[in-house]
Amino acid sequence: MANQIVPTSPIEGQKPGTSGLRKKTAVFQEPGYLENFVQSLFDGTGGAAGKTYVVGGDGRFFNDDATRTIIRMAAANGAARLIIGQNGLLSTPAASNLIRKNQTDGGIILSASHNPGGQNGDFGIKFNAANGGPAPEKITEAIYARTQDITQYRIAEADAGDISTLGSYKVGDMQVDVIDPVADYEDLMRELFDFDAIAKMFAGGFRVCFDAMHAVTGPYAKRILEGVLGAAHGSVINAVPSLDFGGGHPDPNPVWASELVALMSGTDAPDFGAASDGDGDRNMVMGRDAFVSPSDSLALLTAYAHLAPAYAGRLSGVARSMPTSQAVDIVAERLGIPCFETPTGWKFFGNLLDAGKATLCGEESAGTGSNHIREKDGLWAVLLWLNILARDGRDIVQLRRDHWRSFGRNYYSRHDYEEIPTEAAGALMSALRANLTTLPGSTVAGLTISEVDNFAYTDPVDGSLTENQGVRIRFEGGSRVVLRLSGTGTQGATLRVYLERFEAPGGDHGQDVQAALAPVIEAAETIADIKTHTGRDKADIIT
Ligand code: VG1
Ligand code: CO
Repeated sequence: MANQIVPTSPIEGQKPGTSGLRKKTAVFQEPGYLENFVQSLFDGTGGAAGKTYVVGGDGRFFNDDATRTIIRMAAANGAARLIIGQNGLLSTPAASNLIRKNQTDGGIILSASHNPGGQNGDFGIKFNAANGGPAPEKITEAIYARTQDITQYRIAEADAGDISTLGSYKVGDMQVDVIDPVADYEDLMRELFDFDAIAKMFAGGFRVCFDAMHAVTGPYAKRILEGVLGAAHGSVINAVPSLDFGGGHPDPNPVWASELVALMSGTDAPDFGAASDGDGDRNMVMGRDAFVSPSDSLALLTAYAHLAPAYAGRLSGVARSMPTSQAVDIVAERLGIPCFETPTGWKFFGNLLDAGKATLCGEESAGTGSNHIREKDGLWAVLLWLNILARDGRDIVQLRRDHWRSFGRNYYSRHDYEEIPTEAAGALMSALRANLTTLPGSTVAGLTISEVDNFAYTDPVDGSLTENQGVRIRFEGGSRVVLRLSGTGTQGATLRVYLERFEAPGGDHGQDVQAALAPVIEAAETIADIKTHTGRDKADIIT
């Protein structure tokens, strides 16, 4: 097989963010852009020679072309074997499972997750390490460093072969195994959950609606919910992955999953609703006319996980990202298990999971997962919920009400200010950081500030320090505001403002979330001087 060695030069800005490298699709299509990054990925991780990788993506525009390029580059770099989802499709959790199950050297996942897809949308590429989890920062830093001094890339002249047919073939000396993207994942789910109980619940008339948002979870949810568990035909909607996610924004929250929200508040609403994001690692769950906040979902799953066979014993611990509400902390305390607080992004949970320190992990952005893989997992969360509901008997709204009665309620919301000028966002954060020591003691919107800090995390397993992960403002009485800049956007900066207020057991618990948070919202806007810095009166997206 002839290999081409193509001279190239560094391309600016190939720095992975919260979850991989994300850019406009057109940028990824520029000559050498993908090639430079993939070669840097190989070089920055000790070379591809003799290695095995899992490759797949969420099916968005350019997924197919990128998969073919990666096949030819892996072959030219001496990789031994690639395991590829049929048609280049794999959900992120399914890829994580395959990496672990086959003991591969890692996986290359083609996705910009919740970012819109298509020719005018975004594309992305993530590298997951041999444990199945997103590469930790020391690896992404090494890859980024390589992008800055790359001089050539290697690519096979041979064709990438047929990835639409199950089976194996060779590109030069490298073996390519094209596999069913769902089968191994389905096997794993069967091991974890009480499928009989869920099937019985469906057979008894329990109705579910799963919105795959035209993204990668469609085939997974169809096969498992409708095929294996017997949910009514049509329970999975928007189930066929499309190149641009049907023109939508595959982010499972009440704003973007409005079709599901409308269905769940209609007169004939199903008992349970769920949605998943572009690459299938995040989830939203709903009862009739009731959105369950991801932070509450994590707390409830922690409280009831023992109803699923895989988690019947004691949980070793839980972990949440720093901006996620503290609802799960209260559950962990009552269960007598540790609760870890990490920076945003799943890569920070990997060490805790590997070391057996945490069993469940979650983020306010609708990512929940467990030690079954090293990624967040949308359909897993939905199945755990269904398992709990099948075994407990109460409906999800009742279960949540009882939970609040017992543990109290953490009112929670996230306000996003999108596409603001990068300098303005930077100035807002710098001004906040400059006031860390002067703010405590002052009263804003009737709330007295008790503590302010710039969150830094020391990994309890490897001791690595990650600084500058968002400003935390605590108020007397337990309310909290967190401000940080997004690391997944591709245009300008996105300011995320996370708002939380605790209402103790015995309280009303039935207030409207934004109304309950009104003083906290006012305090956040005033303290960070959001209007002056951004010119915006209100957030673009409120979830
Ligand atoms: C966002 C979420 C974060 C999540 C990340 C990747 O990051 O806030 O919780 O882990 O997306 O999720 P940021 O930096 O934009 O806040 V996924 O499913 O889009 O890969
Ligand atoms: Co995702």
